Amino acid sequence: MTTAPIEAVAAREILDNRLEPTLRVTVETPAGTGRADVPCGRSRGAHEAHERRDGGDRYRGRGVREAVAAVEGEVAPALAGHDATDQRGVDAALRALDGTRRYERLGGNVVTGVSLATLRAGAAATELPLYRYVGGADAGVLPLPFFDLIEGGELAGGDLPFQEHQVVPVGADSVAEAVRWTAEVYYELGDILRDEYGEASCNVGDEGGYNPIGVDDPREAFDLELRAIEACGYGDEFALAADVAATHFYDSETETYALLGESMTREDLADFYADLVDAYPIVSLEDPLDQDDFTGVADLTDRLDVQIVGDDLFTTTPRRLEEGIDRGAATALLWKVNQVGTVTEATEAARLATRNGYAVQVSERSGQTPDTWLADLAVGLAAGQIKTGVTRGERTEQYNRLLEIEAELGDSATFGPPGDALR
Ligand code: 2PG
Ligand code: MG
Repeated sequence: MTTAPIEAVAAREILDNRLEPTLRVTVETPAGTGRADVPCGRSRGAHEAHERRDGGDRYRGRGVREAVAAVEGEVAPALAGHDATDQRGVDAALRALDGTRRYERLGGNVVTGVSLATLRAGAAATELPLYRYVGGADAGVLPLPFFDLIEGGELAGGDLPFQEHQVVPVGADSVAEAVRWTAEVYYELGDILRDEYGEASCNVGDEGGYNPIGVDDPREAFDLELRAIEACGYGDEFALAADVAATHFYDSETETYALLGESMTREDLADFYADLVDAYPIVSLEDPLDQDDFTGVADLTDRLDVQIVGDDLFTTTPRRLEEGIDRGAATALLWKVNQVGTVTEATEAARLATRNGYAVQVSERSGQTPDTWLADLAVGLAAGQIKTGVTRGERTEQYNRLLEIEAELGDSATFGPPGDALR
């Protein structure tokens, strides 16, 4: 029985946190309407779904008017009458309509927007909050946040090679506690930076983390974070983590990594990580090597006793995750819907991860809006981990939504990844 037949699909060109155009898609059914904004990565993996942009002068080529036209001219008639609560059916129709592997024809941004708006329409039609619509009757795991307090790489203007130096409040019992502790550490770190590195060091990058002037060694960034944690009296309640995004300082010609003024081989870099993990309370490293180096990541996974997260490595794509599983590369999947296209494909990747003992970390993109489907999906998937930046409205809204869900679930909610993983 079709309970929520799609009557209309519309799109608008809106702006994300970088003042760049993106899509806002609306799916209408007689039983309820869904709306979703499409995020956009800057430090994108080579294997992500194709992002459709207009080119030309307008918005320096970043416009999405053609994508809007594709939603309304092509997708809307193709989906008319489909049941919005049949997510798999809608997503399969999108895949069939596109006909290419990485949505080169319609555009991955078109597909992600329609897929997410359909999910929201399904939730509206069934009168369920999004997290419960996705997670079912027992949805109740709030994610442990990884806070990117100091930014580098492609997402900030400074000299730090690693993209994100995260603090992880592993000792917290709830989102509320995790957010409060981290906010206090964030203020403290701001004081330290202002006093010792100058006011400009408190400027923030794309995800709201500090951008300290003159700091070019990840170890100095971690030292600063540890000092702020200690000064707040939290000590062991926090661990550290990083998104290295190593592809961005890898040279495929020479097969070396440009780090700390040196040209490092994969083996040199692995030794660097081994020392880092010995010296610091690090629990998780994301993309420690080039995005296609499954062998190197597998060796590192064997060698280091920390969570190894695949972002550019897997691009939330079941086929690439399968290869990782076969080869023992990484222990966690970074989960971003728009890397792969549809909600169904992304959910399939999450299931594949869980079935094979991989953790799932739901992730922001560096370009996004205050739309909070991300927070709901983190709970719906029972992922147990989320990274969604630090400050800036489009990041803090995710925390605000998680706090709201936590309050709604009350005592029945649990917090963080299962068992003592990461603790
Ligand atoms: C990453 C992300 C998000 P982007 O590399 O993990 O934090 O960056 O969205 O630019 O790909
Ligand atoms: Mg990453």
